[in-house]
Amino acid sequence: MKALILNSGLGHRMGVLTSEHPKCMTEITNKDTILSRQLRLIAEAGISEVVMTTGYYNEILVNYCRSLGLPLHFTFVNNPLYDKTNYIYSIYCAREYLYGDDIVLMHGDLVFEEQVFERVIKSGESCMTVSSTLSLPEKDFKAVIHGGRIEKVGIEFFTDAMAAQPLYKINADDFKVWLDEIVAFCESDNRKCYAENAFNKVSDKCKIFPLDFADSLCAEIDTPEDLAVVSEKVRELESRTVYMCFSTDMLHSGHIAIIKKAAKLGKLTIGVLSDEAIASYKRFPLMPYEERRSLFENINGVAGVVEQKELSYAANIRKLRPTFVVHGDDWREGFQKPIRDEVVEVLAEYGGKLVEYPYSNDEKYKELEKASRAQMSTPDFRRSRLSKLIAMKGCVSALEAHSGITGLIAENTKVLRDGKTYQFDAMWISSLCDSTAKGKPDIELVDMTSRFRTIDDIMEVTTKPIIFDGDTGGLTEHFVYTVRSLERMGVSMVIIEDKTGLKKNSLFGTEVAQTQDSIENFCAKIAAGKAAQKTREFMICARIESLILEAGMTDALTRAFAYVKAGADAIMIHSRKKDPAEIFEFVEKFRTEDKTTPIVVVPTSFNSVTEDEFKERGVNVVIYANQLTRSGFPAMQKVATTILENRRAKEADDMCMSIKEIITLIPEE
Ligand code: SPV
Ligand code: MG
Repeated sequence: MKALILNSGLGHRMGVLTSEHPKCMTEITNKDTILSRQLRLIAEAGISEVVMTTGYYNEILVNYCRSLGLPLHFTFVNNPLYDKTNYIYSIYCAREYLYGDDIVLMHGDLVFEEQVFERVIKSGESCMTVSSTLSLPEKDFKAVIHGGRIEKVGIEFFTDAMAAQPLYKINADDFKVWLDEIVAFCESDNRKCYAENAFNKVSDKCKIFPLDFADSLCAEIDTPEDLAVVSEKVRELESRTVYMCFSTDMLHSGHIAIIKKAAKLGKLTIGVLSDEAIASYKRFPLMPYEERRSLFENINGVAGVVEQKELSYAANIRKLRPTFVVHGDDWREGFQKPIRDEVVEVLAEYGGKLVEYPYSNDEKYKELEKASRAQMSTPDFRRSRLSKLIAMKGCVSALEAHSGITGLIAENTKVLRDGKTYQFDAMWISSLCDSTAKGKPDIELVDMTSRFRTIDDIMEVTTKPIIFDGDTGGLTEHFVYTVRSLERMGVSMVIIEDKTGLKKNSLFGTEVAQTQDSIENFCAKIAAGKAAQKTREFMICARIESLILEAGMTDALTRAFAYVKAGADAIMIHSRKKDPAEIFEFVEKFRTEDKTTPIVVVPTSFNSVTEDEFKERGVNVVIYANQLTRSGFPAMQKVATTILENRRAKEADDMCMSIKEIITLIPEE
């Protein structure tokens, strides 16, 4: 494609502004003239060939173009009769350079927005810029449109017409038709009219379609008044700012394309979502914030990068007050919708605009996301995630899972509240629930091979880190093998409790005979486990049963410090009281001496305490240990009873999830 710029005229109406150079060299901002702006946009659009007709101040114009240092090849064609002819004759003079190419044609006094220009050159059909919103000008061009095509262009048409500007993209075949007619005009001495007069004769064969620029900038500068208006508009365009936020850790061509588009709207600032915000709504980021930030800092067109701490854009929008916020249109529906609604509200506070581009559902991008999920479910990646999440969030939550389907519930359940998304960080493989699912008592009866089978079922369909309830850990000689097996599988943490002999569930408390292990023995078990482990991130958590077995706070604390000293990576303190007081007391006393070792709690009984309060008090892991089992089994019992009572399933139907819904829980490969 070649650009053809018509610059043979002087522009008498500009007065002193054209006393030393042609009109196109008039400054419109402190960094651009009309011409330098046109040429810059042409070069940025990847067009390298420029044919320019000249006349007045020919030499000044040629030197000026060359001085701009743009990657453009110029062919200057001087119209020797510039003061006696119109630009139809300039085009005639340049004809030998114009056949055979698509041409983007513009008058030298035209100023337009980059977006308008981009649409023009990307148009598949030959087109001319028109405006559906501007009123018809008295003296300037209007285009008569019939059957969707431009039939005539001139200043004299007011019926079926739209305001039009001399910015065209004409395909080679169409341009040949027009150019042949221009040649015919000029060779029959018809040189003082507009080139459009020739077009009007052949518009049935030279098919030009209107391209509506509506209110965008596309205007000729004829007078100092025009100059003032257009300069102001250009300044406004150039002061525009754009904000986008990214959570991605895999930059692909789709992201780059949208960034490039956004950068064309104004000075672009990218918000990079914090690790915590990403983990809360999507998945654990493969790359930490700092690395993601530097990815964006190094993209052409990105003027600045800031952190966006939450899913909500509100804080950053209020701070940056961007002219535009850019996003894919996928957030109009689904869980991101409230975030979008808030963006619209905040932008309305100062007149900012939301620009949405069609979301690319390209299969290759889906494949990339699938690949990163697959990576996250690999043992090495999954194992290390729990400690990273604790470090990132301070306090994480885990939900019990005892099968593939309960694992999927723990994996996929999300809640959006107050602009924040909540999901569970990890899964707890409870001995109680694993045993219950198998119809067995929670007395270390279900052997490790079977427990590992449960882990495997869950791991196969999920990506979140796993905390394994290791009961007492068994014999130290056996525990070391368990540790290695668990780390090999990708489990993040095993919790072993300081009991010995026949273990019963802690929630029986002292109602059944249970024996606490000696500090010495249990420390030896912890130390052996730590010595056996092969990876750095695998965590062994020591669970203290002193409060359950009513051995007192001092015993609990003594054991906690001893277990940490023996190598425990975390401490779990358990209680079966409804009142959380003894848990709070333990946490407070432990934290006065140990600020860093993670504390784990299982608030089955003391369930009135929120995660936020636990976090505030210094707890790091909150495990919801049995709620899926306790809710699932009664529901099943009730359905079974209802079917028996009615001798049919109809009455139970309302208690059941539809087959369609249950199917959607299972992701398709
Ligand atoms: C389990 O879930 O199996 C536990 C926690 O060990 S508790 O049932 O509270 O003992
Ligand atoms: Mg248990």
